[in-house]
Order: sequence, then C-alpha cells, then structure tokens
Amino acid sequence: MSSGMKKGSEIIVDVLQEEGVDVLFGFPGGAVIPLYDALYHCPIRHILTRHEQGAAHAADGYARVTGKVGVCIATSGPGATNLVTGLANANMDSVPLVALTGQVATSTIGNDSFQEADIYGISIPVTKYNYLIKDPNDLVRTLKEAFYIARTGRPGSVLVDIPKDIQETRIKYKAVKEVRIPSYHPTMKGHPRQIEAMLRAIKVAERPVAYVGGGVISGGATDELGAFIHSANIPITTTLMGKGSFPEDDTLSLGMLGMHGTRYANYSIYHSDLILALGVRFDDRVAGDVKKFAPQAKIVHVDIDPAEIGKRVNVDIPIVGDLKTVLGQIQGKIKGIERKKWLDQIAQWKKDYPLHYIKEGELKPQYVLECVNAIKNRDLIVATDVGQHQMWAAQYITTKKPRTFISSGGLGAMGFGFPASIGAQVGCPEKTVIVISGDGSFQMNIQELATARTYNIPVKICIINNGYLGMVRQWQEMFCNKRYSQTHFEFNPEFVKVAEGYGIKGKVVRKSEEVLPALEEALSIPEPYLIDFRVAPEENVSPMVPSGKGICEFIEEF
Ligand SMILES: Cc1ncc(C[n+]2csc(CCOP(=O)(O)OP(=O)(O)O)c2C)c(N)n1
Repeated sequence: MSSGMKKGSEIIVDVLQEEGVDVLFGFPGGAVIPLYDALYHCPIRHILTRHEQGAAHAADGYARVTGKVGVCIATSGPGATNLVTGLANANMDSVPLVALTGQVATSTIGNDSFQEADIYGISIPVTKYNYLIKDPNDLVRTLKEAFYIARTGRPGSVLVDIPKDIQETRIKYKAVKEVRIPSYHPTMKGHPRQIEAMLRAIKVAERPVAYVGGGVISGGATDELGAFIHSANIPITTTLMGKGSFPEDDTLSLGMLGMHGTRYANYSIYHSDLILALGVRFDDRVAGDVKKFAPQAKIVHVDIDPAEIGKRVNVDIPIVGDLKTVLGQIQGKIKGIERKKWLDQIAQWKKDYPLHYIKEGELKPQYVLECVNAIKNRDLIVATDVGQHQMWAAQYITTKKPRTFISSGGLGAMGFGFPASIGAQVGCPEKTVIVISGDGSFQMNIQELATARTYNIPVKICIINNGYLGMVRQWQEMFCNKRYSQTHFEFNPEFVKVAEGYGIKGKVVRKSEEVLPALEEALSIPEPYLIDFRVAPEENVSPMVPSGKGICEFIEEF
C-alpha cells in the first residue's frame, strides 16, 4: 500500500479529530462497521446508547450545554430512520448537530438492498443541510462543510450519508483548510440604517418589551443582552428556548410568555408600544393569534435567519444579523431612560397575578419543581421532557445562566429529556444535571437507563408521575368535556424497580415532606438516581391561553 493512503473510515475519524470532536454518541450496524473499526483505537470517546434516537438526543443535549457541535452515528436503514426525530428536534431548535449514517454500497443504492433507506431524501425537510457522499475524494470537504454549516449562521442539524464502500476505499488524504461555500454567507452585521431606526424607536418608546428567544443563547449574546437591557431599562420576557438568556431573578425579567407564560409577561406584550424581538420566531405557542399579539406596538425583529423575518407577523424594523454583533452595534447608545410609569404598571401586574397553585391535598407537581428550584450551591443544568411537567419546570425553575435549561421547544418531542440529560452530563461532567420527565415521556427512551449505568453518568431523573399523558388530558378536560380518550395509563411500571433492574437506585415519593430529602439523597451520591414523584393526577398547568387565541385571552383560572 502506498504511503499517505488511508481508508475512507480513517479519514472520517481524522476529520472528526480536526474538528475538535471529543465525544460521539452512536449505535453500530453493518453499514458502519468500517467506521467503527476506525474508531476502535481512536482517542475520541464513544457513548453507546441503546437506541439511535437516544444517540441523536444525547448529541443534541451535549451541543445545547457546551455550544459545540454534537455528533451522532447510526447505520443504514433502520438505524438512520431512528435518527429522524432527533434530527428534526435539533434543527427546529437551531442546535448544531452532525449525524453520520452508513449507507449500502454505492453500486447497490436504489436496489432495495438489505437495510437500505433513502435517508438523504427522508432527512431533507428535517435538517439544515444534508449530503450523500458518492466519491471518496469528497469525504474531507463534505465533512468539513457539514460541521461548518451546522455551527454557523442559524445552527442546525446536518446529515452525511456515507456508503460502506466509500468508508473502505483507500484514498490520499488531502487536507481542506478553509471551507468556502459560494451560496452560503450568513449576514453578521445589522444594516446601519436599520440599527439607527431601532435606536430611534427605543428612545421614543414608552412601553417597550424585549421578547427574547434561543437565538440569543445560540448566538452567544447573553452578556451583550444583559448590558443592553440594563442600560436601556427594558423589561424582558423569554420564550421556552430563551430561558437562560437573562437572569430570571432580575426585576426586569417577566419570565416566560405565551400559552403557559406568566400573566404579567403576556399583559406586558399586549400593552407594549415597542416589541424588541431578538432571536425569536413568533411561534404559535407564543403568538397564537398574531393580530392580538401586540396590537399597539412597533415591532423590531433581529434574527440571523432572514426567512424568520416577516414569517408570521409584519415587522416594522427588520434587522438581519448575528445577535452578538447587532447588540454590540447598539451597545452604550441608550442610557438613563427611567420608564417609571411602565415599570410600576408591570410591578403591579406581577403583584396581582403571580404564578400560583393550590398547595393543599395530594403532592403537587409545582411543589416538586419549587423544591428543585430551591437546590442551592450547585451548578445545575435542568433538562426536561415534553408535557405538563415541562411547562411547570419552565414556570417554576428560575434560570439564571445560558445553556442551563434544555428542552424540546420547536418539535416538542417526548423522549428528548432523558437522553439529552445524558449528553448534557457528558458535556458538563462538573455540573449537576437533573431531568424532569413525565411518566409518558420517560417511557419513550427508558432504555437509556443502561447508558447512564454503563458510563456512570450521574443524572438525577425526576419523574412527575401523574399516570396520564397529562398535557393531552388537560386539553381533553378543557375542550372535549373530560373525555379522556387514550390518555390514562391503566398500567405503569414501578419505575424504581425498573431502575433497579438497570443497577440504578431510586425512590418513590408521595408526600410533600419527602420531596426535599429525596432530592438531597439523589444529589449526595455520585451516580444516576431516579425519583418517582406520585403527584396529583389531574393537576392543570395554569395560566393558559388556548391555541390560536390572543396573548391575553386566558382561560379562567381552574
Ligand atoms: C413523541 C411525541 N408523541 C406525542 C406527543 C403529544 N404529547 C404532548 S404532551 C403529551 C403528554 C406527555 O405525557 P407525560 O410525559 O406523562 O407528561 P405530562 O404531560 O403528564 O407531564 C403528549 C402525548 C409528543 N409531544 N411527542
């Protein structure tokens, strides 16, 4: 063999190392045997999950907390199709993820070969970009491009499908130093005239509100945001994805807005005369009826993705740009605005309409979340699954730092939380990672208990167990006259026993007074731990604005 020749699979591993990848999440199979062979002696850590969906969500969780690109691997056919939810999930939440899939050999593509699925075609609508490599000489450039596209501009998921013969072919390794994609140049700087217009609008506004989303976190712009909000003295509300972009214990924070947002956040938006929409997309869970969102307000929308601007609402001052750069452009230009009347009004709404629940009776899920929130002296990362528990976590956990609250926002994928918490803990081994899950969501990726055990990934699993697919049950209660069609679990496993079967300790908690001690016990051991909180089965998430309604059209308290 001539020197300098390498197998495609070895080249893949070289590029992963060049890209600084320190961990991979994956699951092997026939079409990736060459790649796994090349990984055998490679210093990159590999976490073997128990399902490819677990690998994709774990890589996603890792990316969310570290800001680096998460990488997952799956084989062709069923391995690749098992990644689809994870690809869609990461892409909808603008998370940088690269998925490497094996494909059947190039000569057999299109023959309905064993374990052949057109993952390139399947993944087009759920990724930012995707590739099927047809020539081994394209490997290096394609992989470099995949990482570049995943992490730049509006981040997202990128899939690279690599036929088995390409992994096996020997070629000469040619380094690619710089990635240049002629048609892809994300705009970083806001247009100076638009920036001027934004500054003028802020100066004359009497009732401004910043409406902030995940773009500020993925853009690394939280310091710039904090400086701007404080100097301009503007109240701020965040989306679920924006939690952590600004400390929620600051007096200017209104918490989360939208369907299950705080009343005072929604009132502030409704009565505002200037909305500064930063790294958000006016999602329908935030702005149900866009006409009733902020009827008196001028809207400034800053986003790196031009496709988001004007998508759901008409914008008065559109600014395409990177949030860190744009907020840098306005830094120090607005100072000393008092806004006493507006801030007093907001303080009054906060006093009149706090988040609340009835504490008496059975163990309340909100109380469990309040106890999680009371955990002190620890650097916490909270991951959630999807459902009522997710909304209670968003409402009751005061998030102060970016990349410490991770949740499936856009796709709302049950099953995300637990594997994502595993990825988060791998990315941040020094932090305490807690996952808030539901009895429904947890069962969607329960097999990852084996992954947590194998690598002793010490995530603390809190199951808010109400015996229902609670969020759907809540809608059935409200809109289907309590016809609970297929939302009651007549059987649930004993989660603690299941955990024990995987070698993981756990506890059932039924009473309020047991909550804090159980959490303390979980935190005291350097291992994964599961707490099965048996909560009031028919508790509802409140407040609530029904789907498609105006931001202040709350359902009466229930
Ligand atoms: C994969 C997937 N399937 C279905 C849904 C629809 N859905 C949204 S919330 C929910 C209930 C979740 O139940 P659970 O995890 O027990 O949480 P709870 O709402 O009870 O807190 C369902 C079924 C979804 N979001 N994701």
